[in-house]
Amino acid sequence: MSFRTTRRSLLLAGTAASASIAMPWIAKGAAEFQFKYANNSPLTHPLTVRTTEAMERIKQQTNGRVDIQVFPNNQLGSDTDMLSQLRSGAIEFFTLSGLILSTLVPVASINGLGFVWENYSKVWPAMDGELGAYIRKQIEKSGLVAMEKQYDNGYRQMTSSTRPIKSPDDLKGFKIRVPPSPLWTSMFKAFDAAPMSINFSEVYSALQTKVAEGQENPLSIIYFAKLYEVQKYLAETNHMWDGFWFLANGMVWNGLPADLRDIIAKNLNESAIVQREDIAKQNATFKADLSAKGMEFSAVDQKPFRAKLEASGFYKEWKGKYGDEAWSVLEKYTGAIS
Ligand code: X2X
Repeated sequence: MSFRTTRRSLLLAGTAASASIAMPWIAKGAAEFQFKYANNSPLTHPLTVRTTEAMERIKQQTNGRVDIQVFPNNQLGSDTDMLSQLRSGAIEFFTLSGLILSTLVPVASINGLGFVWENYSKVWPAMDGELGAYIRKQIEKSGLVAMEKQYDNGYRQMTSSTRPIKSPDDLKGFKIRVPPSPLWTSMFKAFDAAPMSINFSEVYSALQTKVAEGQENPLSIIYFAKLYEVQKYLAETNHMWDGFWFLANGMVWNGLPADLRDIIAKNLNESAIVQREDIAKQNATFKADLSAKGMEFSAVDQKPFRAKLEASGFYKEWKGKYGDEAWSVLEKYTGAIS
Protein backbone atom coordinates (compact mmCIF):
# COMPACT_ATOMS: atom_id res chain seq x y z
CA MET A 1 0.00 0.00 0.00
CA SER A 2 2.16 2.73 -1.26
CA PHE A 3 -0.08 5.56 -0.13
CA ARG A 4 0.54 4.55 3.45
CA THR A 5 4.24 4.62 2.84
CA THR A 6 3.70 8.01 1.35
CA ARG A 7 1.93 9.28 4.44
CA ARG A 8 4.71 7.93 6.59
CA SER A 9 7.26 9.63 4.38
CA LEU A 10 5.36 12.86 4.87
CA LEU A 11 5.53 12.47 8.63
CA LEU A 12 9.17 11.52 8.62
CA ALA A 13 10.08 14.29 6.26
CA GLY A 14 8.40 16.90 8.43
CA THR A 15 7.94 20.51 7.44
CA ALA A 16 11.52 21.21 6.49
CA ALA A 17 11.54 18.70 3.67
CA SER A 18 11.40 19.72 0.07
CA ALA A 19 8.33 18.79 -1.96
CA SER A 20 10.20 16.13 -3.85
CA ILE A 21 11.04 14.28 -0.65
CA ALA A 22 7.68 14.84 1.02
CA MET A 23 5.81 13.72 -2.11
CA PRO A 24 7.96 10.96 -3.51
CA TRP A 25 5.39 10.09 -6.20
CA ILE A 26 6.09 13.46 -7.81
CA ALA A 27 9.82 12.92 -7.66
CA LYS A 28 9.57 9.42 -9.17
CA GLY A 29 6.69 10.17 -11.51
CA ALA A 30 4.75 7.39 -9.82
CA ALA A 31 1.02 7.47 -9.18
CA GLU A 32 -0.35 8.82 -5.94
CA PHE A 33 -2.27 5.58 -5.38
CA GLN A 34 -0.45 2.48 -6.56
CA PHE A 35 -2.40 -0.71 -6.08
CA LYS A 36 -2.29 -4.37 -6.95
CA TYR A 37 -5.13 -6.37 -8.48
CA ALA A 38 -4.67 -10.15 -8.56
CA ASN A 39 -6.63 -13.07 -9.97
CA ASN A 40 -6.48 -16.81 -10.72
CA SER A 41 -7.24 -16.58 -14.44
CA PRO A 42 -5.03 -16.97 -17.51
CA LEU A 43 -3.86 -13.86 -19.38
CA THR A 44 -6.15 -14.69 -22.29
CA HIS A 45 -9.29 -15.20 -20.19
CA PRO A 46 -11.85 -12.37 -20.62
CA LEU A 47 -11.67 -11.68 -16.87
CA THR A 48 -8.02 -10.70 -17.19
CA VAL A 49 -8.45 -9.00 -20.58
CA ARG A 50 -11.36 -6.77 -19.51
CA THR A 51 -10.11 -5.91 -16.03
CA THR A 52 -6.77 -4.92 -17.56
CA GLU A 53 -8.63 -2.57 -19.91
CA ALA A 54 -10.51 -1.13 -16.95
CA MET A 55 -7.21 -0.38 -15.17
CA GLU A 56 -5.97 1.52 -18.23
CA ARG A 57 -9.13 3.65 -18.34
CA ILE A 58 -8.91 4.26 -14.59
CA LYS A 59 -5.37 5.54 -14.95
CA GLN A 60 -6.41 7.87 -17.76
CA GLN A 61 -9.58 9.14 -16.14
CA THR A 62 -7.84 9.85 -12.83
CA ASN A 63 -5.08 11.70 -14.68
CA GLY A 64 -2.57 9.15 -13.48
CA ARG A 65 -3.45 9.43 -9.80
CA VAL A 66 -4.57 5.78 -9.61
CA ASP A 67 -2.37 3.07 -11.06
CA ILE A 68 -3.61 -0.49 -10.53
CA GLN A 69 -1.18 -3.18 -11.65
CA VAL A 70 -2.63 -6.51 -12.76
CA PHE A 71 -1.21 -9.82 -11.48
CA PRO A 72 -3.14 -12.59 -13.27
CA ASN A 73 -2.83 -16.37 -13.30
CA ASN A 74 -2.07 -16.97 -9.61
CA GLN A 75 1.21 -15.06 -9.90
CA LEU A 76 0.71 -13.91 -6.32
CA GLY A 77 -0.46 -17.27 -4.99
CA SER A 78 -3.53 -19.47 -4.79
CA ASP A 79 -7.04 -18.13 -4.25
CA THR A 80 -6.75 -18.97 -0.57
CA ASP A 81 -3.45 -17.08 -0.33
CA MET A 82 -4.76 -14.10 -2.28
CA LEU A 83 -7.84 -13.85 -0.08
CA SER A 84 -5.55 -13.56 2.96
CA GLN A 85 -3.44 -10.97 1.15
CA LEU A 86 -6.55 -8.97 0.30
CA ARG A 87 -7.69 -9.01 3.92
CA SER A 88 -4.29 -7.92 5.23
CA GLY A 89 -3.92 -5.22 2.57
CA ALA A 90 -0.91 -6.82 0.88
CA ILE A 91 -3.03 -6.64 -2.26
CA GLU A 92 -5.81 -4.11 -2.63
CA PHE A 93 -8.05 -5.75 -5.25
CA PHE A 94 -8.89 -9.36 -6.08
CA THR A 95 -11.54 -11.24 -8.04
CA LEU A 96 -12.84 -14.37 -6.37
CA SER A 97 -15.64 -16.86 -6.97
CA GLY A 98 -18.42 -16.24 -4.47
CA LEU A 99 -18.30 -19.94 -3.71
CA ILE A 100 -14.74 -19.73 -2.41
CA LEU A 101 -15.45 -16.40 -0.71
CA SER A 102 -18.01 -18.37 1.31
CA THR A 103 -15.14 -19.61 3.49
CA LEU A 104 -15.25 -16.05 4.88
CA VAL A 105 -18.82 -14.96 4.04
CA PRO A 106 -20.99 -18.10 4.17
CA VAL A 107 -23.95 -16.82 2.14
CA ALA A 108 -21.69 -15.93 -0.81
CA SER A 109 -21.96 -19.49 -2.14
CA ILE A 110 -25.75 -19.43 -2.43
CA ASN A 111 -25.75 -18.78 -6.18
CA GLY A 112 -23.69 -21.94 -6.65
CA LEU A 113 -26.37 -24.38 -5.52
CA GLY A 114 -26.66 -27.21 -8.01
CA PHE A 115 -29.26 -27.13 -10.79
CA VAL A 116 -31.15 -24.02 -9.71
CA TRP A 117 -30.50 -21.66 -12.65
CA GLU A 118 -32.43 -22.35 -15.85
CA ASN A 119 -30.33 -19.91 -17.88
CA TYR A 120 -28.58 -16.53 -17.85
CA SER A 121 -31.87 -14.65 -18.15
CA LYS A 122 -32.47 -15.75 -14.55
CA VAL A 123 -28.89 -15.37 -13.32
CA TRP A 124 -28.11 -11.74 -14.14
CA PRO A 125 -31.34 -10.16 -12.86
CA ALA A 126 -30.70 -11.99 -9.57
CA MET A 127 -27.03 -11.08 -9.24
CA ASP A 128 -27.61 -7.48 -10.42
CA GLY A 129 -30.72 -7.30 -8.25
CA GLU A 130 -31.74 -8.24 -4.75
CA LEU A 131 -29.74 -11.45 -4.43
CA GLY A 132 -26.48 -9.74 -5.37
CA ALA A 133 -27.26 -6.82 -3.06
CA TYR A 134 -27.97 -9.22 -0.20
CA ILE A 135 -24.64 -10.99 -0.70
CA ARG A 136 -22.69 -7.72 -1.06
CA LYS A 137 -24.08 -6.50 2.23
CA GLN A 138 -22.75 -9.60 3.97
CA ILE A 139 -19.40 -9.19 2.20
CA GLU A 140 -19.13 -5.65 3.54
CA LYS A 141 -19.58 -6.91 7.09
CA SER A 142 -16.41 -8.95 6.62
CA GLY A 143 -14.27 -5.87 5.92
CA LEU A 144 -14.24 -6.30 2.15
CA VAL A 145 -16.12 -4.34 -0.49
CA ALA A 146 -17.59 -5.92 -3.65
CA MET A 147 -18.24 -3.93 -6.80
CA GLU A 148 -21.83 -4.02 -7.95
CA LYS A 149 -21.43 -6.02 -11.15
CA GLN A 150 -20.07 -9.53 -11.00
CA TYR A 151 -17.82 -10.91 -13.71
CA ASP A 152 -18.95 -14.20 -15.24
CA ASN A 153 -17.18 -17.45 -14.56
CA GLY A 154 -19.98 -19.49 -16.06
CA TYR A 155 -22.04 -22.66 -16.00
CA ARG A 156 -19.84 -25.47 -14.80
CA GLN A 157 -19.27 -28.75 -16.70
CA MET A 158 -17.69 -31.98 -15.50
CA THR A 159 -14.58 -33.37 -17.16
CA SER A 160 -12.63 -36.58 -16.72
CA SER A 161 -9.51 -38.34 -17.94
CA THR A 162 -10.74 -41.83 -17.10
CA ARG A 163 -14.40 -42.27 -18.10
CA PRO A 164 -17.33 -40.30 -19.46
CA ILE A 165 -19.83 -39.06 -16.86
CA LYS A 166 -23.35 -39.72 -18.09
CA SER A 167 -25.41 -40.36 -14.98
CA PRO A 168 -25.00 -39.77 -11.25
CA ASP A 169 -23.91 -43.42 -10.92
CA ASP A 170 -20.78 -42.61 -12.91
CA LEU A 171 -19.74 -40.25 -10.10
CA LYS A 172 -19.55 -43.02 -7.48
CA GLY A 173 -16.05 -42.96 -6.05
CA PHE A 174 -14.95 -40.52 -8.76
CA LYS A 175 -11.84 -38.61 -7.67
CA ILE A 176 -12.90 -35.12 -8.59
CA ARG A 177 -11.06 -31.92 -7.81
CA VAL A 178 -13.33 -29.20 -6.42
CA PRO A 179 -12.39 -25.66 -5.39
CA PRO A 180 -11.96 -25.08 -1.63
CA SER A 181 -15.54 -24.45 -0.54
CA PRO A 182 -17.92 -26.43 1.69
CA LEU A 183 -20.73 -26.23 -0.89
CA TRP A 184 -18.69 -28.04 -3.53
CA THR A 185 -17.55 -30.77 -1.19
CA SER A 186 -21.08 -31.25 0.11
CA MET A 187 -22.57 -31.50 -3.38
CA PHE A 188 -20.09 -34.06 -4.68
CA LYS A 189 -20.36 -36.08 -1.49
CA ALA A 190 -24.09 -36.17 -2.11
CA PHE A 191 -23.25 -37.77 -5.47
CA ASP A 192 -21.09 -40.35 -3.61
CA ALA A 193 -18.03 -39.00 -5.42
CA ALA A 194 -14.64 -38.55 -3.73
CA PRO A 195 -14.18 -34.75 -3.91
CA MET A 196 -10.80 -33.22 -3.09
CA SER A 197 -10.41 -29.49 -2.36
CA ILE A 198 -7.58 -28.11 -4.45
CA ASN A 199 -6.89 -24.50 -5.35
CA PHE A 200 -7.05 -23.66 -9.04
CA SER A 201 -3.30 -22.92 -9.08
CA GLU A 202 -2.70 -26.67 -8.58
CA VAL A 203 -5.42 -28.07 -10.82
CA TYR A 204 -3.49 -28.64 -14.02
CA SER A 205 -0.78 -30.62 -12.27
CA ALA A 206 -3.27 -32.54 -10.10
CA LEU A 207 -4.99 -33.70 -13.30
CA GLN A 208 -1.77 -34.32 -15.16
CA THR A 209 -0.38 -36.54 -12.39
CA LYS A 210 -3.83 -38.19 -12.00
CA VAL A 211 -4.05 -37.24 -8.33
CA ALA A 212 -7.54 -36.28 -9.47
CA GLU A 213 -9.39 -38.03 -12.30
CA GLY A 214 -11.65 -35.16 -13.05
CA GLN A 215 -12.70 -31.64 -12.29
CA GLU A 216 -15.52 -29.28 -13.13
CA ASN A 217 -15.31 -25.79 -14.61
CA PRO A 218 -16.94 -23.56 -17.21
CA LEU A 219 -15.88 -24.07 -20.84
CA SER A 220 -13.93 -20.80 -20.80
CA ILE A 221 -11.63 -22.00 -18.01
CA ILE A 222 -11.25 -25.46 -19.56
CA TYR A 223 -10.23 -23.74 -22.79
CA PHE A 224 -7.99 -20.90 -21.60
CA ALA A 225 -6.26 -22.90 -18.85
CA LYS A 226 -5.71 -25.70 -21.41
CA LEU A 227 -7.31 -28.34 -19.21
CA TYR A 228 -8.14 -30.20 -22.46
CA GLU A 229 -4.48 -31.26 -22.49
CA VAL A 230 -5.04 -33.36 -19.37
CA GLN A 231 -8.76 -34.24 -19.67
CA LYS A 232 -10.55 -36.33 -22.30
CA TYR A 233 -14.30 -36.38 -21.59
CA LEU A 234 -16.62 -33.44 -21.06
CA ALA A 235 -20.15 -33.91 -19.75
CA GLU A 236 -22.43 -30.94 -20.39
CA THR A 237 -23.91 -30.96 -16.93
CA ASN A 238 -24.34 -27.19 -16.43
CA HIS A 239 -24.56 -28.20 -12.78
CA MET A 240 -23.79 -24.85 -11.14
CA TRP A 241 -23.47 -21.24 -12.09
CA ASP A 242 -20.48 -19.35 -10.69
CA GLY A 243 -19.32 -15.73 -10.92
CA PHE A 244 -16.38 -13.64 -9.74
CA TRP A 245 -16.87 -10.80 -7.27
CA PHE A 246 -14.52 -7.88 -7.82
CA LEU A 247 -13.35 -7.27 -4.26
CA ALA A 248 -11.49 -4.42 -2.58
CA ASN A 249 -9.86 -4.26 0.83
CA GLY A 250 -12.40 -2.20 2.81
CA MET A 251 -9.88 0.03 4.60
CA VAL A 252 -8.14 0.92 1.37
CA TRP A 253 -11.42 1.48 -0.46
CA ASN A 254 -12.94 3.67 2.21
CA GLY A 255 -9.69 5.60 2.53
CA LEU A 256 -9.84 6.72 -1.10
CA PRO A 257 -11.28 10.10 -2.11
CA ALA A 258 -14.89 9.64 -3.24
CA ASP A 259 -14.26 10.92 -6.77
CA LEU A 260 -11.55 8.31 -7.33
CA ARG A 261 -13.75 5.56 -5.88
CA ASP A 262 -16.48 6.52 -8.34
CA ILE A 263 -14.14 6.33 -11.33
CA ILE A 264 -12.75 2.95 -10.25
CA ALA A 265 -16.19 1.44 -9.57
CA LYS A 266 -17.70 2.77 -12.78
CA ASN A 267 -14.96 1.30 -14.92
CA LEU A 268 -14.87 -2.05 -13.16
CA ASN A 269 -18.65 -2.36 -13.47
CA GLU A 270 -18.60 -1.39 -17.15
CA SER A 271 -15.89 -3.94 -17.90
CA ALA A 272 -17.91 -6.62 -16.12
CA ILE A 273 -20.79 -6.14 -18.56
CA VAL A 274 -18.44 -6.42 -21.54
CA GLN A 275 -16.75 -9.49 -20.00
CA ARG A 276 -20.14 -11.21 -19.62
CA GLU A 277 -20.76 -10.59 -23.33
CA ASP A 278 -17.34 -12.06 -24.18
CA ILE A 279 -18.17 -15.28 -22.35
CA ALA A 280 -21.59 -15.48 -24.00
CA LYS A 281 -20.06 -15.08 -27.46
CA GLN A 282 -17.21 -17.49 -26.81
CA ASN A 283 -19.57 -20.13 -25.39
CA ALA A 284 -21.01 -20.48 -28.89
CA THR A 285 -17.69 -21.74 -30.26
CA PHE A 286 -15.96 -23.42 -27.30
CA LYS A 287 -17.60 -26.77 -28.02
CA ALA A 288 -16.16 -26.87 -31.52
CA ASP A 289 -12.82 -25.53 -30.26
CA LEU A 290 -12.54 -28.10 -27.47
CA SER A 291 -13.68 -30.95 -29.73
CA ALA A 292 -10.93 -29.94 -32.15
CA LYS A 293 -8.49 -30.27 -29.24
CA GLY A 294 -9.67 -33.86 -28.79
CA MET A 295 -12.29 -33.63 -26.05
CA GLU A 296 -15.31 -35.91 -26.30
CA PHE A 297 -18.56 -34.21 -25.35
CA SER A 298 -21.66 -35.88 -23.98
CA ALA A 299 -25.05 -34.32 -23.40
CA VAL A 300 -26.47 -35.08 -19.98
CA ASP A 301 -29.98 -35.32 -18.58
CA GLN A 302 -29.95 -33.14 -15.45
CA LYS A 303 -33.02 -34.78 -13.88
CA PRO A 304 -31.42 -37.81 -12.23
CA PHE A 305 -28.58 -35.61 -10.89
CA ARG A 306 -30.99 -33.21 -9.33
CA ALA A 307 -33.15 -36.05 -8.00
CA LYS A 308 -30.11 -37.54 -6.29
CA LEU A 309 -29.37 -34.21 -4.56
CA GLU A 310 -32.99 -33.95 -3.44
CA ALA A 311 -33.00 -37.50 -2.10
CA SER A 312 -29.80 -36.97 -0.16
CA GLY A 313 -31.25 -33.94 1.65
CA PHE A 314 -28.76 -31.57 0.00
CA TYR A 315 -31.20 -28.68 -0.61
CA LYS A 316 -32.76 -29.03 2.82
CA GLU A 317 -29.37 -28.94 4.48
CA TRP A 318 -28.26 -25.81 2.63
CA LYS A 319 -31.55 -24.04 3.13
CA GLY A 320 -30.94 -24.50 6.84
CA LYS A 321 -27.40 -23.13 6.53
CA TYR A 322 -28.27 -20.04 4.49
CA GLY A 323 -31.43 -19.32 6.44
CA ASP A 324 -34.99 -18.56 5.31
CA GLU A 325 -34.34 -14.94 4.42
CA ALA A 326 -31.53 -15.60 1.95
CA TRP A 327 -33.36 -18.65 0.59
CA SER A 328 -36.49 -16.66 -0.19
CA VAL A 329 -34.45 -13.99 -2.00
CA LEU A 330 -32.88 -16.75 -4.09
CA GLU A 331 -36.23 -18.40 -4.86
CA LYS A 332 -37.64 -15.06 -6.00
CA TYR A 333 -35.41 -15.46 -9.03
CA THR A 334 -35.03 -19.21 -9.45
CA GLY A 335 -38.57 -20.26 -8.59
CA ALA A 336 -39.28 -22.81 -5.85
CA ILE A 337 -36.25 -25.05 -5.26
CA SER A 338 -37.59 -27.65 -2.89
O1 X2X B 1 -11.10 -22.78 -9.15
C1 X2X B 1 -11.86 -22.90 -10.12
O2 X2X B 1 -12.24 -23.98 -10.55
C2 X2X B 1 -12.38 -21.65 -10.81
C3 X2X B 1 -11.31 -21.13 -11.73
O3 X2X B 1 -13.53 -21.95 -11.56
C4 X2X B 1 -12.75 -20.66 -9.77
O4 X2X B 1 -12.25 -19.58 -9.72
C5 X2X B 1 -13.82 -21.07 -8.82
